[in-house]
Amino acid sequence: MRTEQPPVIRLADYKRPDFLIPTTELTFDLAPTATRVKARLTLQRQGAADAPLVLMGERLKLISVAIDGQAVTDYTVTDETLTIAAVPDRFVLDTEIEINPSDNKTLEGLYMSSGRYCSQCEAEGFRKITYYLDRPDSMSKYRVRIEAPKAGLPHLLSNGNLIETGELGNGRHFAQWEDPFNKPAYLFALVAGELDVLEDSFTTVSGREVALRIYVDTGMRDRAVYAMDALKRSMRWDEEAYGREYDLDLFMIVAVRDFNFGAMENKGLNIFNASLLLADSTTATDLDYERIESVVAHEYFHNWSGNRVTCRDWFQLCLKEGLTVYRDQGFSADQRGHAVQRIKDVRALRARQFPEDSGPLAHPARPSSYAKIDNFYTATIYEKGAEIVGVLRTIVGADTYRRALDHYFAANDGTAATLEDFVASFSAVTGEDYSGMLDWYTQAGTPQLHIAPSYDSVNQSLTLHLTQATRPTPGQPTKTTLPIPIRLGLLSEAGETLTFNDGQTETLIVLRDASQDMVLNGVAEQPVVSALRHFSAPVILNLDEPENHAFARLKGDPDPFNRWEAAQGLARTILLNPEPAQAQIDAFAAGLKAALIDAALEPAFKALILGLPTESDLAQSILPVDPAFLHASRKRFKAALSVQLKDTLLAQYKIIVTPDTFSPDAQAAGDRAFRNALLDLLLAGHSRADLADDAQMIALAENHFGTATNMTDMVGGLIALMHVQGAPYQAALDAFYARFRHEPLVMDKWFSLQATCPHPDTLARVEALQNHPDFDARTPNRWRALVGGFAANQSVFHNAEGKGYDVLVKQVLMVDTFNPMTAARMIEPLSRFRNYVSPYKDGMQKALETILAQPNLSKNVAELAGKALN
Ligand code: 0A1
Ligand code: ZN
Repeated sequence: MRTEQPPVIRLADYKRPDFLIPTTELTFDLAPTATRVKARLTLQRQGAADAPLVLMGERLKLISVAIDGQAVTDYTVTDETLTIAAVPDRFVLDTEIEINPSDNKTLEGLYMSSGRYCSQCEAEGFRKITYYLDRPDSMSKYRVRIEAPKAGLPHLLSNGNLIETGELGNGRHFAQWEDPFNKPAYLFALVAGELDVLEDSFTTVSGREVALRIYVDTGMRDRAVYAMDALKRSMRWDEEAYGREYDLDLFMIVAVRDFNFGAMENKGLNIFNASLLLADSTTATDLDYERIESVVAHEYFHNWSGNRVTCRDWFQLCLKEGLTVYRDQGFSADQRGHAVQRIKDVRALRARQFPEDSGPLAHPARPSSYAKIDNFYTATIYEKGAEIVGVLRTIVGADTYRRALDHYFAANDGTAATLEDFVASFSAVTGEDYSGMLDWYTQAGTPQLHIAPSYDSVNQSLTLHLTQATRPTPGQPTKTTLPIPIRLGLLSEAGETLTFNDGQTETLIVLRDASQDMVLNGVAEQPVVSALRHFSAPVILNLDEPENHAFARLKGDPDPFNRWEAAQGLARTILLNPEPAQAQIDAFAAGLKAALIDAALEPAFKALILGLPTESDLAQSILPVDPAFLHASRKRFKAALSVQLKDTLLAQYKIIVTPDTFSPDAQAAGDRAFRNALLDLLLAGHSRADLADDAQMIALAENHFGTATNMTDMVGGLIALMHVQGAPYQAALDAFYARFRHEPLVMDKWFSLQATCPHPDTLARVEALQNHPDFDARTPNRWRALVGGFAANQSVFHNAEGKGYDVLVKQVLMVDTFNPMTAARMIEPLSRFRNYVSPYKDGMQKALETILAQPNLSKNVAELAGKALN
């Protein structure tokens, strides 16, 4: 097995580039297997007088090099660089290269997808297009000319404004683009092809008219209507919430089917994975609509947080990503409700970031080294990065936050900034020192917050003993303390709000030290503590309290997040107990029932409260992890609840009427979410022992599926039928396939639904689906649907004979030969092998070793598999 790891790049070695590139002119002559790219760069030395010019370039066939019009032959080319030893202080460099987009399956650089040319340059894809200083602190003004045959390529798109178009003869044409803003190469984009376009316009706050265009596959224009609406709402929101106005006359989005990630914020020309752009009621679920809304907003918001102010180096990735996620979460909360949005965001954080932060791949939001930056587009950079911004905002308050952000954008506009610059903006507007916040960025691991309350009934005072600690993570054996904002209120044991300190109902405590005592006075009776309201910091809370206190919060906490959290905690205690007391289950069922019939609660919230902790949630709260136990325990508990609450569930199910016309709005989606969650729990009680009852429930699910008028309900019906398996499940799957087999995005769902089905038959199904004619590992969406879905399916993936790991190893090694970035993202499910009981533990370790032993492994996979085993 290989032991050496790929070479690493370190933040400590950062040095600004030796040359500036004030202007970049590119000419593309597009041809599928032999695209020519001419680059004319103006260069100015800013480093040492004898520094050579070293440009990055990969997989480029170099045709020519010239300096100030004179051909150069004295240069060195390696697999990764073009070096010219002696160059003047100011000069014009001309290069010409050739690339083969049709052969590019890495989906990085310039590639072809469904007959179209498409680029992806973040993080280091531009060097696959031309020789360049491909680093974010190298900013330049771009002019781009695209020449191509007219046939099949009517649209020739790039960043900025369209300056000129024209004929070239021989059935060819050209387009000339100019981007007036300085930008780093990772924001460059080019798209050429046959596309339908949906057009609209937006008038900015200062009265400028911006043309909006969304380009999609032919025939799909109607499916872009929702994304267009989301775009206009995002543009308005960013003006109102952050004072950010759009800065070009044109904003374009293109949807492509083959894309490694979700979407990309190229200046003025966002490129989207079609799955995050196209929607109509028959093909997209409410979750798809929700994600489209948030990703459209995310990419648009990058125009300021990322493009106008970019990152100095890739270690600062979280500067643009954490802040932009925080901004898109704020937008979604305003569109869809703050409590529900917060619960969903925290659920995602716990599902993806907490496990990462406690395993061998743990890294700070600002890592100090990496081998492949593509591996660092992680939940920690994105989601923890967003939480850190939230921590700052909670500490300084909304008004100061807004002033600090205004300062940040003004002071750093047009530059490549650092996290220090971001934090400094808070000091600039308050005069206070926030350097402690940088520790949140540089320290890995999820802090553990412990709260020990003690009530003094004589003095009517409550003392909260607060402590924090963070466990060691790889490379960081000792940890510092962090500023942790704790939003806190009190309830009576009956679940009523309890005041303290002369009528206060909520307070904010910022714990900065390892431990601190906090005293609240005027507390009239034994209080129930409601801490970390709205999840005010990304920590793991351990609160010393009797169990009835969680029931009090479930009943009456005015903070909906903590109400949901109380249900999660109570369910977790039951689920992790091999022999939970019946009284405990009954009490939980009663609490749940009260919430379900509470007319004051929104259906979307009720749907969330019905969502018990998942098997992977549970896997984080117990050591060692036995996936078979967790699965059985959850199944048993759901069945018990289903039986006990059947009448309530059925009554609630029947109250919700599906309206005649479909609306994707939050309220209608909330009703659907609740109705589908009720159906799922109803079917979870399915048992062959009671045949009559069973038939009634199966008919309910079949009818739900069969009469569904939208994709959300179809999927809800299918998920419910998973409890039934056998003919009813298969019939629904077949009907789904027959109806949607020509809809690639829906077929992704068909693969993913089967792969995520928590039934032992799923392993054989997945093995067979790998050979299905519609399975295509070269399309990341399809691959992730099957392989990603399967690897997340705890009880099936963790097969005692290791058959689940075999599937994953085979798939990862196959995809690694042409798309390392996508392959590497599938290492994570194996990484926490040390937490599992045997034989899973040994099987996962062996799988990682098999991967690492593969000759010619990519740097991407080698880095992650190596770290996982270390
Ligand atoms: N900046 C994008 C994410 C992204 C990153 C890398 C990509 O290709 C390697 C593509 C997209 C975002 O945050 O949306
Ligand atoms: Zn982003």
